[in-house]
Amino acid sequence: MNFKNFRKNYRIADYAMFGLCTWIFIYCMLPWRFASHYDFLTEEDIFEVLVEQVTNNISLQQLPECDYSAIVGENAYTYLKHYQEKVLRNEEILPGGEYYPRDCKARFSVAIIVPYRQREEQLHIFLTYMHNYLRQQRIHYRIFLVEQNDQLPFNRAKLFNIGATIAVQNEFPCLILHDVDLLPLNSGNLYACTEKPRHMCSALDKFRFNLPYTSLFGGVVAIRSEVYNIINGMSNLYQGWGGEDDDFYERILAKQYSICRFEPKYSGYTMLRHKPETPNQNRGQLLTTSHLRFHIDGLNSLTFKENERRIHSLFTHILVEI
Ligand code: BGN
Repeated sequence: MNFKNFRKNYRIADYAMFGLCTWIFIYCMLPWRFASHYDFLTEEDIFEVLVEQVTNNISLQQLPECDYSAIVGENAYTYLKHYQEKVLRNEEILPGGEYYPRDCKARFSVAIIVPYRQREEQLHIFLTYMHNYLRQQRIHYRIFLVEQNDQLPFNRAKLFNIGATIAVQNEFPCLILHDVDLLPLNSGNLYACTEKPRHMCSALDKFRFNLPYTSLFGGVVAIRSEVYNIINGMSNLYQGWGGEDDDFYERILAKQYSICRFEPKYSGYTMLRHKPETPNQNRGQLLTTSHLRFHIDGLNSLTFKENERRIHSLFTHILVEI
């Protein structure tokens, strides 16, 4: 090879490398690599799949039923300053973080269950925003914060089982399993249960408003209490970050249910920033054998010690050792 040829080849290699890097860059930056084409329910489908169910005291109210068509139809962007700054009209909220509209009869009673430990700043942001957000939906809700009050690794799924047990004792027919660091962005993502368990946060900013994989079932989920019971809740065995939501998804499939999602314009969420949790090194192994334990590990094997239950003005605080 003479010098001229060498120069030429070198330039070709350069171009090839440049092209390759450009493609890698585009691949990483654009969301095509995500599972963008998940199945979702469109606006017209939403009212057909919602399950109207309320607690006894609400059902006894002598009021016209609330209408939800405007909230879902408008689907306004709600992540605004005045919703984030302070709890508006806080006199409307009952002790324990409960609310129901006074001028119409709510059609949905939901328990919002939030597993928690040492995230005070986020909790403040969550409670302020969520009480403003949820009341505009005119549903009946109560926020249950389940705090892991021990030094063991964080067990998100077990805290959900505990919260679900207490919510069911309080007669709630619908459970919303909610991470404290996630906030919904649009008014129409109705905090209510659908026939099928629903993944509510399929358009999360952290994942560039898309799903990293189609079976993702973490973050915020709405599930009827009855279904949660049928699938034996979540596993109690996942200590530390990751895998418990995948296990939950498998439990749902194992009982012949499938999940649903609303279209992305309803399912937008923002994630509050925080340091990453310690991953559970054992999660892969637990997941591969999880199906063998669905019927023996869950609500029916749940043990815990409730240290205290505090009725705060914005939430019901359940402190547990697990
Ligand atoms: C997945 C995690 C989920 C988590 C999502 C989104 C696992 C299991 C690996 C065998 N699953 O990777 O728990 O919700 O990422 O962050 O780690």
